[in-house]
Amino acid sequence: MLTFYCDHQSAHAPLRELNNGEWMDFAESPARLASIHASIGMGEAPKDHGMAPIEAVHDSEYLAFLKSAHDEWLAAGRDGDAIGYAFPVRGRRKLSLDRIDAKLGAFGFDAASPISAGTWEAAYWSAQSAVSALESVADGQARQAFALCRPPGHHAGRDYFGGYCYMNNAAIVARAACNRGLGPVAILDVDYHHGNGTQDIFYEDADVFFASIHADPAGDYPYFWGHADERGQGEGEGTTSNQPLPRGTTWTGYEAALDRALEAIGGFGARFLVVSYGADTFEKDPISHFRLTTPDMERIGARIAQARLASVVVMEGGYRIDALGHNVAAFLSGFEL
Ligand code: SP5
Ligand code: ZN
Repeated sequence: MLTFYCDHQSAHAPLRELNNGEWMDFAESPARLASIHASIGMGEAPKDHGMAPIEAVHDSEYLAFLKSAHDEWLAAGRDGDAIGYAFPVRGRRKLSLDRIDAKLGAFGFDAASPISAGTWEAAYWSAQSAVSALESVADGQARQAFALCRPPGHHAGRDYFGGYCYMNNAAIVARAACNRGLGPVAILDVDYHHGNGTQDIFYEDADVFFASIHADPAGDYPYFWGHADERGQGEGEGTTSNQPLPRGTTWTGYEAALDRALEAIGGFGARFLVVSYGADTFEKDPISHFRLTTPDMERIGARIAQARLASVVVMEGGYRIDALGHNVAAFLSGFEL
């Protein structure tokens, strides 16, 4: 499948994250890329589409913060990765504070998404890979394309980062597809974790349907989003669909949820599909708890392909590095029309 990627995307390389009260090696490491390349090749270098498609989704103050955050961290006398530790409780008034620690809290929602020296460069080019994948489909070069996005994107909102995500690649593709007249657009998120950032971005938007299948947030990250009663709001009422599934879910339960999500997407009348693909539903993923196998990844791809929609797949999570390339290749081979 036509794939987009460039080496700038490996510049984001935080050392560690806070997990269960302890420091652990950063799970979303550049080593993930080597595993994927070994299975599907390097892909084509994206074109530089500039800031416009990113600014169509993200808040300008947030982007300014993200761009300068690591420099401000160094200027504050620190070394290593920038990590927030104090977060404003909801309902606090908005303050314009300059201190890097205040900004890390105000623009981030977890302490597990460090900003390293290369984070801006990698997130920028990850988004460019996503936009280039869209352009290839919009220009008729392909019916489907794969953006090997890293860092991933679906936890990042209009003005916040978190969950290893800094720019929301799926949302950037969906917004650009709408702007190119390819809509109605649907996003199907099959990462293990709920795509809270994507949901937030389109929550009141009737132009983009968001369907997510994920671990029940009652027990899994990101906890505060992804519950079954979240269905969109205002003009977007009914254009968000959440299917939380229990830990231990196997193909039987997963397939039923996939059928329901695709039925909802069909009912919306989607003409263009963005897939947020995470391989962290894999049975041996180190931070997740579903029980899907590598052959199941191919089944997910094949089932989604039955919708026969022009599509862009963006890479999200997947942390079992020795199996990651095989899982991505299996998904893409099932998905390819
Ligand atoms: C893109 C993506 O998949 N982001 C996931 C971010 C999850 N970050 C925190 C997960 C905490 C999981 N703790 C489980 C410990 C198991 N030993
Ligand atoms: Zn995930």
